[in-house]
Amino acid sequence: MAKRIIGTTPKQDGYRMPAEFEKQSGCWMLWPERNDNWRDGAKPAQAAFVEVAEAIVKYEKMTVCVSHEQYANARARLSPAIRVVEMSSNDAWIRDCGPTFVVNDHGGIRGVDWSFNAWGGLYDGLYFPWDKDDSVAQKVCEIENIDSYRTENFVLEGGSIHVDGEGTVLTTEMCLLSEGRNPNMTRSEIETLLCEYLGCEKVLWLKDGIDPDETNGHIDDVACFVRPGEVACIWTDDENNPFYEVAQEAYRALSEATDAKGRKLKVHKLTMTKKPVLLKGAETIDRVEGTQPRKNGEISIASYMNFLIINDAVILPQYGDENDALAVRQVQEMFPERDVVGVMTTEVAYGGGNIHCITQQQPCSTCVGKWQE
Ligand code: KQY
Repeated sequence: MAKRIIGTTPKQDGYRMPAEFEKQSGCWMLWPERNDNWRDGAKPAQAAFVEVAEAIVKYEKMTVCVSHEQYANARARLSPAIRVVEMSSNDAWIRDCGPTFVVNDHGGIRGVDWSFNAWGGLYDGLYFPWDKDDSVAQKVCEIENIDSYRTENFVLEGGSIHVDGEGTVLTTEMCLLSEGRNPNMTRSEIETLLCEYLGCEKVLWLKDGIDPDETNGHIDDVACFVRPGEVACIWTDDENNPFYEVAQEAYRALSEATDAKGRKLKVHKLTMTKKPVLLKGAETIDRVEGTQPRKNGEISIASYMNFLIINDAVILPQYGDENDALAVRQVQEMFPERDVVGVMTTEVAYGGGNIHCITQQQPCSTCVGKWQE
């Protein structure tokens, strides 16, 4: 039976979060359907989610969790290789409400079930209620028969952290020190909890993210580890780009940083879109009190950085932008040993995130350290 672990932390028990580039046993997604977030009854978003899931299942096991109401539709649209299981959720951002998996050196795997409050709770969260999302991590762990740590008094989303699997965690001040998450905790208390629950020794803080109104600046739109000692960082030298300053500052900070092992980081530049991606079709999104209204012409957060690393491949967002091909080339240079698979995901960007935000990789606990093969 899957247990809830209380009183110890992954670090105390010898567990750590592996890097995304380590071997995986599979990947999880949720099915989008809420009409007050996704345009056109979520049908275009569902088509984009299908494309992402089908790209992943060519390389590793894929599970899509879906409500009872949408089960038959999802089952019919997804190929038989994809496992489809019924699960309630408030929306479809499993990076943020799903478990963060941690492993030990003896083939053990557990989940971290962070408290989830829809990116800021009643302070500046994106919807209410969020109770179904908050149960997703436990349910995934139950399905996999994995014990889980619940951080009852610590709010965090998976999209706000990246790790190198060797002791370093990367995050942003804008998100982790935001008023809507853990307002009574000091920066040093937050660092301690991050290190305890991710099995890390050092926290690298970037200042800002690029989506203050959405997730309060998740790191997964700005930078990530590509291998130990190497990171990718968004880059533009176009001063008119709305994210110019954030990108320049993130690149500068990472270029000066050292990781938990004392290595100076090598920083790879990843382009941003040439033109901002602007929301269309907002009139087909339901207006519901308590949910952020969306307007035509507002900037959708469309970062190539929101890619997912899986076994033998990287699944990369594409937006129909002039810089799509450049992004593919740059990511291929970072990952010469993997396929780079572009998937058109403008529709996911319209909903507020991208491929990394809608997926959650499950590490292969018995192949720890085998990422280089
Ligand atoms: O991780 C994310 N980017 C989630 C964004 C949620 C957006 C809800 N409209």
